[in-house]
Order: sequence, then structure tokens, then C-alpha cells
Amino acid sequence: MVVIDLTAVTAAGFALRTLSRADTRAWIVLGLLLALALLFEEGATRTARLQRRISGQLKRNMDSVWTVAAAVALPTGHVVLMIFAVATYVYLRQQRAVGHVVYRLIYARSTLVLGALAANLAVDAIGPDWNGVGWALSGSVAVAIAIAVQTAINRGLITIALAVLGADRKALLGTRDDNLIELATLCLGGLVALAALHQPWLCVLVIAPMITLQRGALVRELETAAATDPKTGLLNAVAWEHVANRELARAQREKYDVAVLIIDIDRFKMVNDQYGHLVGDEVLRGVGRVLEDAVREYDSVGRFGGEEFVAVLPKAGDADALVVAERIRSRVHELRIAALIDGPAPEGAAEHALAVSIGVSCSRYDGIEVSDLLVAADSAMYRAKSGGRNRVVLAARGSGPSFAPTR
Ligand code: GH3
Ligand code: MG
Ligand code: MG
Repeated sequence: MVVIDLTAVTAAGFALRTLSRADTRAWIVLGLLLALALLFEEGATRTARLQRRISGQLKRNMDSVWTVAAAVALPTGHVVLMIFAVATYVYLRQQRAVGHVVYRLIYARSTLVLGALAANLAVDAIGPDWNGVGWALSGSVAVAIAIAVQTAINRGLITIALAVLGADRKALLGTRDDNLIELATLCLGGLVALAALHQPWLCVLVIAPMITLQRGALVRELETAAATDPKTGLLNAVAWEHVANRELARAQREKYDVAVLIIDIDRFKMVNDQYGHLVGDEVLRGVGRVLEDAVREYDSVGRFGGEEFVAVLPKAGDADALVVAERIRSRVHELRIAALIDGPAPEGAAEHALAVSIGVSCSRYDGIEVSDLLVAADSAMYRAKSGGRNRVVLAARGSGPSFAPTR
């Protein structure tokens, strides 16, 4: 990372030496782009803050609109000034308050500088005829190549750094939505570049689409937040029920079994009483992680409330469901409270084994509505409790109110 930073500083130093040779027009376009960048950042501050509150992180910003435009339409030194000015502004206005890791910020900007300067060099090398009339291609090709070069270098260097820092695959590739927004940002950058070359004042037209794009991204994050249990990151009860309904409907159409598990932590009140609620919360998170790891990829786990979790297992009959449930039970029982908490463990935590009682129901015998399966799994779970806890119990069939044969 230090090598990349130093390379970027050196390249920027060389680039800035071209400033004295620039004409007035370049300064005016730079001033205009900067003014628009700041105008957008001001307008977007509230959305960005909201976004941060929802997702808990500062999202990828939309600076690349300006970076691409500058790389294509401005001389080298001005590209560096543009990136530096926007970065400083964003830092003072937003990032400073979040307490970012400084070396990461610097690295991100270094990759931006290197990407933009390479894109700028590529455009110079192509030497497009910007005034070419009709269907002359060189200008369009230059813009496309500038976008490609900048993205490849910027993303490439960031991906390498993330990989070195041990980020997981999801963080490396980004979500589909994040990538779409990045693509849209780059496209807008290309159009702003052309406007900057031909009709600079028309660059103003990009502000409204940018703000709309950013708000669009917010909607998706709100959807995710509304479906997530904030404590464990699992689905919340409403979202889980939604998924379970969908799975059961599909199972009806395609004729396969669906199992439902209710998982209740044993003597959880004791954990709270003995170690405090904060430790209790860590235990909830830890058990949540175990659940996610222990189920199959296409199963969905939710937090039903308190210390109760639920899972829906498509294409699982009794036998499959019991295997998954038993895997959950044994893995939770291997957990120790001390291993789940940051910092010094309270006395006794190192030996304290956790346990869950699990009730299992299946659509083949217990009903095809989510509510039926939950009722059956719940009474099985209570039998697990009364049978001594730390065990898996299958719903009772053939007697009692939960019996509801479907096929
Ligand atoms: P059992 O083995 O019978 O299930 O006993 P239990 O103590 O687990 O069951 P009970 O329902 O009596 O207690 C559940 C406790 O879970 C009570 C409540 O304070 C605690 N709890 C519920 N939600 C949370 C939470 O979000 N965080 C923490 N720390 N505790 C919670
Ligand atoms: Mg309990
Ligand atoms: Mg309970």
C-alpha cells in the first residue's frame, strides 16, 4: 500500500508540473466541475448520512463521475487538482465525523489518482478528434477506454488491498446493486466528459440524475434493513415468515417437503442474570452465526424474537431436518461464552456450555401453512424442554391438534 501511495504522489507531482502550461478554458472547466462536485456533495450529505446510519458504513461515493470527466476532458495536472479538492472536501464534510482509518482513505485516493492519470494518458495516446463530425468514432472510443482503464486500475488495486487485508469474497466483488451504481456513475462520467468538452455548462444536467441514483440506492438499503434483525443480522420475524410462505408455496407446486425448526436457547435468562445483558447479546449473535453455518445454503434462518430462532428447510423431510437440527444442537453445545465475547471473560464463562432445544415439523405431516408448521414445531420444542433440554424433538404425529395430513 505504501508503494502505491508513493507512486501516486510521485505521479501527481509530475502531473502538477503541467499546470503552468494550461489554458484558461481548462481552468474554467475545472472550476465548473469542482463547483458541481461540491454542489452534489452538499445536496447528497443528508442521503449519505442516512445511508451510513442504515448500513453502518460509509458507502462508495459517486466521485468517479468527476474523476472520469476530468480524466477525459482536462489536462493531467487539473485531473490531480480535481481529485485532491473533492477528496479534501468529502473528508472534511463527511468522513472526518465517521472516524475513518486514515491509511485506507489515503490508499483509496491514491488508486483514484493512478487510475485517472492512466486514463488521461490513454486518451492522450489515442489523440481523439473531438471535433470529428457525423459518426466519427475516435472520441467515443477514447471515452470508453478511459472508463475501462480507470476502473481496471482503481478496482484492481483496491481488490488487491482488500484481499491482503483478508476481506471475504462478497466484500471483494461488491453487491450487485453496488456494482450497478458504480457502472451508472461511470456512464454519467463519460457523458459529463463530453459535455465538458463541447458544452461545459450542460454538465449541470448531471446533478439531478446523480441525486436520484443515490436515493435509489437508499431504497434498496432500507429494504434490506427492514428485513434484518439488527442484533444478529439474521432475517427478522416478518421477513422470515415471508420467505417461509414463499418456500411453502413453491413446495406445493413442485411437490416436495419443507421442514421448519424452532430453536430456543436453554436457560438463557441465567446467562443474562449471571453475565449481564451485553454478554447475552453476544451469545445471541454467536448462536445466530452457528445457525447460519449449520444450515444448508438454501435454508433461511430468522430470529423470531428474544432467544428464539426459526429455520425453514426446503426439500427436507423428517430425516434431513433431524440431521440439520442435530448439527445445530451439537455445534451450539460446543460454544463457550468466553469465546464469544471481546475482552476479558467473566468468571465461569470459559466453562459455560450453551444449549438449545429444537422442535422440528415437516409439511408432509404437520400442515402446509407456515402457522401450522410453527405450531407443530413449537409444541415439539416444548417437549424437548420438558424432556431435559439440549435436544431435538420431532413433532408428534397421529394424535393431538397438530396432526394435519396433507398428502
Ligand atoms: P428455557 O430453557 O425454558 O427456554 O429458559 P430461558 O431462560 O431461556 O427462557 P425464558 O423465556 O424464561 O427467558 C428468555 C430470556 O431471554 C428472558 C429475556 O430477558 C431474554 N432476552 C430476550 N431478548 C433478549 C435480548 O435481545 N438480549 C438479551 N440479552 N436477552 C434477551
Ligand atoms: Mg429459552
Ligand atoms: Mg424462549
